[in-house]
Amino acid sequence: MAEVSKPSLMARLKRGLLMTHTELIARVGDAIKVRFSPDPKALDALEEALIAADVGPVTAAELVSAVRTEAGRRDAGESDVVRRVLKAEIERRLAVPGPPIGTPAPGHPRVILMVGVNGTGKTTTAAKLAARAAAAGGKPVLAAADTFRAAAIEQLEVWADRIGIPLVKHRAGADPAAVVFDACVVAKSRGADLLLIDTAGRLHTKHNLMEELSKIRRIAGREIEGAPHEVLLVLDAVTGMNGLAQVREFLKAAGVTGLVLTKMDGTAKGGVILAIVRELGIPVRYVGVGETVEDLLDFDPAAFAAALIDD
Ligand SMILES: Nc1nc2c(ncn2[C@@H]2O[C@H](COP(=O)(O)OP(=O)(O)OP(=O)(O)O)[C@@H](O)[C@H]2O)c(=O)[nH]1
Ligand SMILES: [Mg+2]
Repeated sequence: MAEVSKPSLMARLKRGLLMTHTELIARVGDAIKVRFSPDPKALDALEEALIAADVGPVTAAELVSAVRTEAGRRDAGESDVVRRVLKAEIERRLAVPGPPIGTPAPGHPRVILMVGVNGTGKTTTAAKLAARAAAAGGKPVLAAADTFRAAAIEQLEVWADRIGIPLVKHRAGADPAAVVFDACVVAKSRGADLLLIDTAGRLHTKHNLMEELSKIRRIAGREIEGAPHEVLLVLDAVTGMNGLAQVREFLKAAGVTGLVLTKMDGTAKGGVILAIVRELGIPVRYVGVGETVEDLLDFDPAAFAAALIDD
């Protein structure tokens, strides 16, 4: 792996979350910065700040209640208590176990399927994961199973060329499952250790498109044992909770194992990650914090909580 040192990872996470962090800290203000006394006014300010960060009203109330309980145990409240309690509570809420992730058979590639609605960052994230795997000395292959538009295939091709890895593609309009079949064959014959399948953005209401995902899964599973080993549902943090109902169908039809939350660098409402994990009960695996291939971070609940709360 291209060794990313801890401080630089943390620095990138903080940069990505800067808008949310600044907004949260600015709003909580004295409640968190100076000596904290758990009076109703300070607690209200805290709750408002958390709601403004989009953690959701229920989570906001629960976090405030945890702070109240803990601060009440102290003689004199300290800002440190607030930070510590918030961090611990946020971390705990984000650390959901989620569905099991498959293990590839020895010598077989791990197959990861990217799914989601339009424009969330599926293609970019597939490229980021491929670049990361290649930098770590792995042998990734990309599959352009978004055959909906020629531009979608070209977009992935540009990334594959830039990273210097193989791309399996058909012409626009081709059957995505046929692309996946070929990609499985290519990945096996080349001894690849990772196959990343990009798919077209789709709405859950399009029954045939959801069927298409099922077919992709079936073909992959027939060609490579246990595939897809992971199904990543890519969500856009800027959209937040809007349209989350839409993605529920994906959990059923696509067998989602993890979430990717993109565009965390472009929102002051990064707290939405808490609301989303609470709502879907699926763990976040990666966070996108920009448009270049380096702008993808492994999601770590503790690091995330620290980036949100710590100065
Ligand atoms: N700032 C920022 N932009 C991102 C991030 N991830 C993706 N983008 C941008 O979001 C836009 C859409 O990204 P795509 O990867 O094309 O999204 P997609 O889900 O493949 O889109 P469709 O295939 O059309 O459904 C592009 O302009 C990306 O550069 C991120 O983490 N941060
Ligand atoms: Mg795409």
